[in-house]
Amino acid sequence: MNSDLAAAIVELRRDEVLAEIKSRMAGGQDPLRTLEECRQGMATVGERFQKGDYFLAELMLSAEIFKEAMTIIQPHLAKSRPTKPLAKVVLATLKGDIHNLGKDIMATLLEAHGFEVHDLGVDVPPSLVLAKVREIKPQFVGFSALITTAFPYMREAAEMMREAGIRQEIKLMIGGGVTTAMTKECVGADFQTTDAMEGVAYCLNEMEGRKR
Ligand code: B12
Repeated sequence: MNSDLAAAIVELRRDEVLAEIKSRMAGGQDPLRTLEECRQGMATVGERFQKGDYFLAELMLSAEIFKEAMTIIQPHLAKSRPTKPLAKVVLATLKGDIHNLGKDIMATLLEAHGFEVHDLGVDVPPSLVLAKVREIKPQFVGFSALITTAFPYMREAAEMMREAGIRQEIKLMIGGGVTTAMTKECVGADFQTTDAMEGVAYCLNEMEGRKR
């Protein structure tokens, strides 16, 4: 069931959304829970767009509200973060895809759970992924995809890492509304989800497994 905050995002009541979040953060409420309510609101906006009830203008506006909300929530997430990072994660949305909301949520949740995130942004060429992975040496790489035309580039990036002999050193995750178990097979990834919290749980489990 969506909360009042999620409903305010869906109905594009910007001032109300930001005032509510500021008041919650000042009152010491759980930033992760507030972030989850915002995510639910964005999911509903997506559904309305798909049904044709919302148009691009509403989408853009909701995305702007969501971004502003994140800037208020983020410093409060940072406070509960452990000082030594659990592991490094490189995140990217690949070539031709400019959707960033889901990736940004994933990045924020990973940071909130103690991971060091290197977000390469959107419309990223596979060669840049390879260069950054070589430089940063992360334990995890995550690709976010919202349009299917980005799938071949995710596969290309995975291939490039394999050819460079570094693919086995990382766990490759893919996520985003259009990804499926089939996409995971095509790309040759280790994990796929359409839920950022599942992605965080995967990383935490993997790190737990390495300690044993
Ligand atoms: C918002 C939106 C936009 C916004 C993007 C704003 C922004 N700054 O990101 C705008 C308006 C710019 C946009 C533009 C376009 N869009 Co658009 N857009 C959407 C919409 C409605 C919602 C996407 C979204 O943000 N969802 C909310 C987020 C929070 O969900 P999410 O991304 O799935 O992320 C969650 C999980 O998947 C997970 N996750 C995400 N990434 C990752 C990564 C990892 C590693 C992990 C573990 C987890 C994880 O965490 C998140 C939280 O749980 C979808 C429809 C839909 N229902 O998905 C269409 C949609 C994605 N868009 C689509 C299209 C076609 C376009 C355009 C080409 C439209 C056009 N004709 O111009 C353009 C340009 C696209 C381009 N070149 O990239 C299509 C794609 C179709 C396809 N099958 O390829 C969709 C599916 C709509 C449709 N049904 O036609 N869009």
